[in-house]
Amino acid sequence: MTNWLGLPALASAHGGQIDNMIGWVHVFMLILFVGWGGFIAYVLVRFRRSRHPVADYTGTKSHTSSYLEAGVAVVEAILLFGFAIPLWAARVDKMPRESEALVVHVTAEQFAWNVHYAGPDGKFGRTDLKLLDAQENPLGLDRADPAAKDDVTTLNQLYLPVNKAVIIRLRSKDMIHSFGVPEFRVKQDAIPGLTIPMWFVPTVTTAEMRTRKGDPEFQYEIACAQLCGMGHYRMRGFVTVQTAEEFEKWLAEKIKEQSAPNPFK
Ligand SMILES: [Cu+2]
Repeated sequence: MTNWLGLPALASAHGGQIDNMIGWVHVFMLILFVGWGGFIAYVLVRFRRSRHPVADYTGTKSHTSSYLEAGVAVVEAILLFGFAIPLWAARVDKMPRESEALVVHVTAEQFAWNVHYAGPDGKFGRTDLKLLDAQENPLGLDRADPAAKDDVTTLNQLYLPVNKAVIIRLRSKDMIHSFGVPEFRVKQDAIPGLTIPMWFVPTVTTAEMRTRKGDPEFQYEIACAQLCGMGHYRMRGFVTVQTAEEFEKWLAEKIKEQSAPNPFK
């Protein structure tokens, strides 16, 4: 469906399905609005006081409104069973295999997004509350753990390769936040005490989107979609979608940078 609703540019594989459903819901609601609006205008005129000075206790004998109600229920059932449930099944039940996806841990906190990559070994290093340091080590990552040697952490910067499924394991350190990127048509609450998986396939690199929009400054933005405190407005993260080669290069550079011993310690 064309973008007649003015939705944000689309940049994920499943997003078309979401837009399709949003479109149909709008069409249906428009029909309902015009239909019920017309109906109330009709009864106002049809049962005006000058024609019916006394109320009729029997009322209307026509079944038209019952048929209309049934019709509305049928359309709603089609929306639910034809669109919403299949989409839910595809989006939530059918997670891609981890071996075929990039797995990233994203931990929300007031007011930032902590991103954690496992690195080439595919193993996330141990994290420990005792190592937690708001400035130096916001995830409490234990660099002494062999699995952590090639781990990469970033603040508010999520780098992703294009056309590859990404599984985000979403967590929160303090309260409810929500990970939302409009262009990917994803939004998921982060709840303290839970690790919630979500996934999508980004299909448009940041560079390509900049060309399409004619805006060299364009950035995919992670907006916190739950009011989470005084600093909620500045809880912004950025997603950079790159080609697979660019992403590998970025990751390798970060590994080199972060696995080197800190000269200031
Ligand atoms: Cu937040």
